[in-house]
Amino acid sequence: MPRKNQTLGEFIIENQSEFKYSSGELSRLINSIRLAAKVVNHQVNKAGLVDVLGAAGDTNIQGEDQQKLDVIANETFINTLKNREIVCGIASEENDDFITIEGHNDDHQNKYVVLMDPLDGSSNIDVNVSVGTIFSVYRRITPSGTPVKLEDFLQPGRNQVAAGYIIYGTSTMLVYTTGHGVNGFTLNPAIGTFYLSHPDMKFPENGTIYSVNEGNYTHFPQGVKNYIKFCQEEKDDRPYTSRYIGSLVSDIHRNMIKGGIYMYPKSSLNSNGKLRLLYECNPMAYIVEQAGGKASDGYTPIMDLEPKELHERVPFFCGSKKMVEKAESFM
Ligand code: P6P
Repeated sequence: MPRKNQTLGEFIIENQSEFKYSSGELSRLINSIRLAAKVVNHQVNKAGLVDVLGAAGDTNIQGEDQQKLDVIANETFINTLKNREIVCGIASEENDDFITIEGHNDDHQNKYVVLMDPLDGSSNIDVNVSVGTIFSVYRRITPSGTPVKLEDFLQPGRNQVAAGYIIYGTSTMLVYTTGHGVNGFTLNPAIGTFYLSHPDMKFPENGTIYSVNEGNYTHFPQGVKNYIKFCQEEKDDRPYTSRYIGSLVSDIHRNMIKGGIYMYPKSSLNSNGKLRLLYECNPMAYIVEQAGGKASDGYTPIMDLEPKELHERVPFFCGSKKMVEKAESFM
């Protein structure tokens, strides 16, 4: 049973037995995420002071300017995971293709693949708004001892063995699940230790916050427009409050604590929405469902979708179960 103020290290050791089939690699994987999170947190927090702001000059596969911190965060997580001999492959929003990791003696014996968005919401960095890292973990499905393949990454979200996010906000938190509920750990930067501050996080079944970029309203499908009008109607517990930070991790984290729904629907501007299935929607859906919430593309549970390509986008509705079900009824 999680104990408040337990350290992340103690928590991992005490819950090691929960990681089925794992002889400690998954624990070591979470530990490597913990280390990388501290390094990136340090970089994010000093962004305003040192010349790490501004685009790194390149653009990623999404055609987005790569902020220097994007590049630093990506390299930090990749190198930390590589050094720990746990993963056989990594896919990242910042890399066009997946990365093969040979492991010890190039034997490709490592069991896990990690998919990640190393610094989501990075356009907020220059304006000092919180950003996040999102990660998703699967066991490889192709034979051990061979190089990892694309199909190891294109697994439905139901196959995840772990998922989590780090939110670099007023405090830095690591929130993750391994299929036994969701626990939140807050970093004490003075000593570099994460403490269990939010044990057994639960998504309120209902809520009065809706998060969507209403600037796209005229481009939304009619069902989405009707749901937004429902949220704004003066009736019962409505109008709801509109809260949209423009940082997925921050919007969902707030809604998980207070109750609410986050939406990034398809529109005439983005025919499949903007968010990526593999390293944004699936990991957030795993966390949200483990906390008792719901996540879908408006029709189908996100984690039931069969991925077709590494960077594919899907419409995303996630949050309090009753709010997502209400929104789906308008679709
Ligand atoms: P828009 C950040 O770029 C992101 O991927 C999510 O973190 C965020 O919720 C969304 O895009 C914001 O997109 O189009 O509303 O600016």
